This record gives sequence, C-alpha cells and structure tokens, in this order.
Amino acid sequence: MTLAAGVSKFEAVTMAPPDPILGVSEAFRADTSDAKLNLGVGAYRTEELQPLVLNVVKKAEKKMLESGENKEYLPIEGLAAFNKATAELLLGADSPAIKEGRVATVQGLSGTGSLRLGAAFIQRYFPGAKVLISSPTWGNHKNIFNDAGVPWSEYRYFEPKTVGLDFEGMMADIKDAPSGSFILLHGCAHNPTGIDPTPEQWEKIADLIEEKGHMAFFDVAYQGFASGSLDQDADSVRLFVKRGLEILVAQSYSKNLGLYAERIGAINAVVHSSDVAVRVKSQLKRLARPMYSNPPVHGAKIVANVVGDAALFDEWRAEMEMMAGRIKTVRQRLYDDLSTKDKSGKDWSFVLKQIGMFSFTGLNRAQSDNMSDKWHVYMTKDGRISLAGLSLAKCSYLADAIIDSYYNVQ
Ligand code: PLA
Repeated sequence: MTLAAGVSKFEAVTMAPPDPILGVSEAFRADTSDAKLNLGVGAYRTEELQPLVLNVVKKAEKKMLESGENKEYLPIEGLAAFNKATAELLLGADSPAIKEGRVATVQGLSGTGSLRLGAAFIQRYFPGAKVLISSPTWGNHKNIFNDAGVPWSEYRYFEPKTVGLDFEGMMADIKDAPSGSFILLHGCAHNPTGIDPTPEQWEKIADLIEEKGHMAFFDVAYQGFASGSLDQDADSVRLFVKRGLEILVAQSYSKNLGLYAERIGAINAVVHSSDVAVRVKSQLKRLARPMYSNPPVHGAKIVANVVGDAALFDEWRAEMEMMAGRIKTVRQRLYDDLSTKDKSGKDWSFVLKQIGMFSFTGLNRAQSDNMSDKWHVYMTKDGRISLAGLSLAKCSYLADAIIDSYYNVQ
C-alpha cells in the first residue's frame, strides 16, 4: 500500500507574497498581450527589447574557453585576479588604500550576496548597531538586513513636492542616529529615485558621518550607469576613502557588465591598517564558508579578463557608454512625448533630471495597477519604471499609459 496523502508536516507553511520586483517579471510572462512591456526589473534591453550580452563578455569567454580552464574550487575569498581588479575599479588603480594593503576584498554572490555578507559581518562584529536605509530604497535592502538579524531604520531621502532630494531631512536623520550606526548609501544612480546627492552634498554627508562616528556602507550596483564613466560614478566612495574614513562597499557586475545571472560582485572593507584588513578578510571568509563555501568562478574570470586587459577594458567602457547613452535617449524621448501629449501644463522635467536606469514616476499603487491591467505595462508598485527596458518605439505608447493612469485613476 502506498502512503495516502495525509496531513502534510508542511501544512503550517503559508503562501509567500510575490517579490515586489522579480514578481513583476512573473506577471509579465503570464500576460499574452502583444503590447506588453516589462519595465519592472532593472535589466538592460536593446532597442529591439532583447537582452544584451556585451561583446567584451563574449571575447573574454572565448579566451577562457581557448585556454581550457578547469573547474576547481575557488578559494573562499574568490578569484585573486578578480578581487584585485574589482578593488582597483572601485577605488582607482593608484589608490593609496590599495597600495598600503588597507582593503579587504572578498568575492560575493553579486551585489545581493555581497550586501548579505556585509550584513552578517555587522551582525557579528557590531551587535546591536543599527543600519540606516534611505526612504525609499531598493526593495531588497530591508529583507537583507532583516534576515541577517541587523536592526535598521530609515532616513528621509525623497521629497515628493520637489521630486528631489530631501537633503535636510536626510542630514537630520543621520545626525539623530545613535553614534556608530551604519549608513547605507547608494554609491550612484539611487534606486528607485534616480536622484543622487551633489558633490558638495556628499562632502557634507561625509563630514556628518565622521563627526557622528558612523560608518558608511556603500551599495555600488550601477558603477558606470549613472554618468557613463566608471571613475566619475565611484567619486562618492573615493571621497570617503580620501578622507581616511573606514567604509564597507558592496559591488555588483550585473548591470555594468550585463552579468546578471553570473552572480558576480564583491564586498570590500577599506580600513585604517593592513593588519586590520587581514583580520577583517579572514572573518568575512569565515562567514562565507558555512553560507555557500566558495563563490562561482565564471563571472569572476570574465571580470578579471575584461578589467585586466587594456583593449577589452576600453571596449567595455565604450559599450557601457552606449548602454547609458541609449537610456538617456529614451529618457529624453519619453519626456518629449509626455510634454507634447499632456496639455495640462504639468512639468514632467523630473524624468530628465533623474539618472541611471530608472524613472520614479510618482504613480501610486492604483495607478501602477492601471498601467499593467489596462496597458500591459509592468512596473513596480512604488511607481518605478526601468528605462533600460524601454525602446524609442514604445515611448509614445508608454506616455499615453502614464497620462491615462495619472489623470484617470486616483
Ligand atoms: N543594489 C541595488 C541598489 C540594486 O538595485 C540591485 C539590483 C542590487 C543591489 C543587486 O543586484 P545583483 O544581486 O544582481 O548584483 N536591482 C534590480 C534587480 C536590478 C533586483 O531587484 O534584484 C532591480 O530591478 O531593482
């Protein structure tokens, strides 16, 4: 007799809600309309709305295949050539912090896994310390710190009235946080608002963090995607390092090298001495080992090959400028279409002012629902659209959808 389907021991397990970002892609896939458009996840598409594998990635992979590389385990901290390349890309190849051995770099499972490792480190070595997260922020930040058991609260960031930065609110909240807090900062191209502090504001943020004895924890998921320049997009991080502040930085190659599925990134701790760096690195490894043992090799080799080869590196920069440029072009077209179609005189210029992959439209939840239910345009419910998933050909349709949702849905 086979066992009957009795009461499951898993009966108490409830249904989890769909993920606010990746769940949008699931809903998109289920939609059979020809008009459908996925502006949910921040993944780059060509004008034909197809995924793009960069030429430099193909060239690096060809090289790897030809050299007949093996599938041995990487060390816990990852591929040495990758760790060197990624720290240099972040801080600059001539960075004194690197030369002095003050940077502890451990390869992570892309941006998310690197943030998670950083969070586990905070939980273990700074028990009770709070992380301050911008309001709003990337939908996964809170999950990451929750699951690592790190308490967090929010600092003001976005001012809906000006569709800009609430700099005073931000500074007041950082000031009020207990000394020794970690301040999570988006290195560039803030997700979801597309609004970054100015260089002068970054200086003031650094002043305050230093004064309060806090530590900055940078999330750098879009280096190269804000301005098109890898160096310029790292200015915020480099400013803190130049001032001698200790920081944590999570990096991701999902967007700038289009390596989404390879899960390649890093966690870096820039500290006061090489002695401390060695110890911090040893503890990051100790945290990684029981979580996933050691990281995957393929993406690490791609990054090491691209960054470590002058010709490929130049080609990468050109490809990134092309991607950032295409996003700027659709941004402009969307703004033009919104401004011409909307006869009410509403100022849509915030679309142009925002930077990076996204536009934060100000559409509320009901309006976002209308976008998907009526127009088959999928976006996150916080009103964010990914311009990286938009083509010039679809701008006019999208503008119609936004105007309808904005004026006809409360
Ligand atoms: N940090 C920020 C600010 C991000 O926006 C993302 C990705 C990550 C980290 C992590 O990406 P990674 O793990 O792939 O390196 N945000 C995406 C995708 C693009 C996602 O939600 O996972 C987004 O649509 O917001």
